[in-house]
Amino acid sequence: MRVNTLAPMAADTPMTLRSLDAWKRLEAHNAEIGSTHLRDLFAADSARGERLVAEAAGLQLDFSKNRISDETIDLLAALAAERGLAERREAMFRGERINVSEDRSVLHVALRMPRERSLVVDGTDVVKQVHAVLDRMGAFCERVRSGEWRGHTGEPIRNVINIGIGGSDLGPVMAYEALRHYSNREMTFRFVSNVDGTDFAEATRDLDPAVTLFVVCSKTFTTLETMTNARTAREWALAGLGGDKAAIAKHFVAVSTNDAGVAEFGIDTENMFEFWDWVGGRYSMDSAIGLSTMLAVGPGAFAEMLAGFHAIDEHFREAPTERNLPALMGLLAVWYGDLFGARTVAVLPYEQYLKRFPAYLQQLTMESNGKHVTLDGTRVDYETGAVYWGEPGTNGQHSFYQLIHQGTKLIPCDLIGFCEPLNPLGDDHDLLLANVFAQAEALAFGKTADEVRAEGTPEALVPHRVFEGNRPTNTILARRLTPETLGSLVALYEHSVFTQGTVWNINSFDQWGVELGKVLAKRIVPELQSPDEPELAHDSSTSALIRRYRAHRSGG
Ligand code: G6Q
Repeated sequence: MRVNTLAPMAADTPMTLRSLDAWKRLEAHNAEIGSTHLRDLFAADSARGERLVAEAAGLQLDFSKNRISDETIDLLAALAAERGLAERREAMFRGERINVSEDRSVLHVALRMPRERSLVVDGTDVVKQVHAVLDRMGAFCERVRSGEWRGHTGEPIRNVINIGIGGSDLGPVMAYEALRHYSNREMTFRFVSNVDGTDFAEATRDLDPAVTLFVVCSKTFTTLETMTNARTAREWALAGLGGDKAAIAKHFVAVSTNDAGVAEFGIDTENMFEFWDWVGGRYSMDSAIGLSTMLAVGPGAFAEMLAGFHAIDEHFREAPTERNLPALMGLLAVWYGDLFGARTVAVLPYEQYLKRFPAYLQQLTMESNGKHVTLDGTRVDYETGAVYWGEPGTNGQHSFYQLIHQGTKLIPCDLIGFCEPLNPLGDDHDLLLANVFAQAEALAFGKTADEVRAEGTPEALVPHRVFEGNRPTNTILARRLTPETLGSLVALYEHSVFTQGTVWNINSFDQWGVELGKVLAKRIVPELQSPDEPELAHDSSTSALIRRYRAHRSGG
């Protein structure tokens, strides 16, 4: 029997966020502590920096440089409890249909459960299904990586191109970049997502179709961009391989939930790796959507990455809120977003391999929590998801950090660092980590006018050189960037998103805004392509833009 605990739960939660007891206490507390400077909080408690630290799965979260006291954590934990975090978390882990607007389970946590576990949902053991696909992926990857899998002309595969967009691209490209150190350097990996032909053209211009494998990733196998790029890829491959359609089977594999769509496209379902509707696109990097990652790093490292995810899943499920890394990060995001009016969060990895991590997180966080109605469809009267953004350090320091240090906006930052470098060169790594610690220190403590004067600064310049400080940061420190650490880091943010969504009582697992984008352009395409002047019934701006484009386009 299908259980949907959330509809009754929503009905049982007549209290809006603002009317909750825990919320009112938090607001009153914020009025007291909100303006207290981090300088004073640290001065009053010499053990703060050792106490306000939590650790799990090799990740250490130093949250001491937040504008909080121990009482704040207690009150945030009480809010989470009153909002039913534990119950909703269990509902997710049990496979209940917590994605109410799409009537789906939310089971990315099952994608990384160990083989010996079992999770029966609607009569099916999903862990068994997951491992059956992982085994097929593993066997396929071994064949490609060893050179046993041959292309149409008998040559082994040297290049892999992932075609997908959104959740079928951002995870794979982020993971490939993050784990490049562990990847097979004999092979080239590229990612095509945009329907802008430039993306495909640049990705393939120097490649030989005879040694190129396309992984077409699409949950629905209907997405305009992916289908367009997949068709272009098929033409490109056939043109380079003598036009023999039999070549497709050697150079195309698909990852999808839609086997009919895959077959219709012309990819043999023998070459399809499946996943399920209970895996959201932005939560799919450890499903078969991770095939390109597995091709790059091998099944062993992929399994290590899944173990890293799972370790945080277990931690999130079991640890008390005040020691629970994802819960703490999620609750702190609520604290700043709703009680300090912070609109954005900066994620600043001090690790070049994580250069695509902020872009990945943008989808995870903003597509999940960019919602304005609660689970029961009522408009919220509080702020929900923040804008997430970021760039690797130290590059960002020479650019936008100025605004974080001395601007008028409060921007909580997550600084991410690793103790051991993957490419040790001289004392680079010490310099890198010195910057992590220095930035967090400067953001928290700033520099007073007296300190600036004491440096001999002329009086007229003093105000310009004052740093108010009191800018909050989390510092996440791990030993080394490994497949396992990467998994833990991603799961940390996934469950932080879940925690935020639970407090806000919104559905973090649908994406109607994306669905809109999937239909909007379809109406305009024929108007752009019509040989006769089309009758346009848009607003005057849209119609004028269409006419201008028709008048000026080159026609290719
Ligand atoms: C993710 C979103 C969205 C989706 C893409 C691609 O959560 O739903 O980013 O992943 O639109 O969709 P397909 O995988 O179906 O092509």
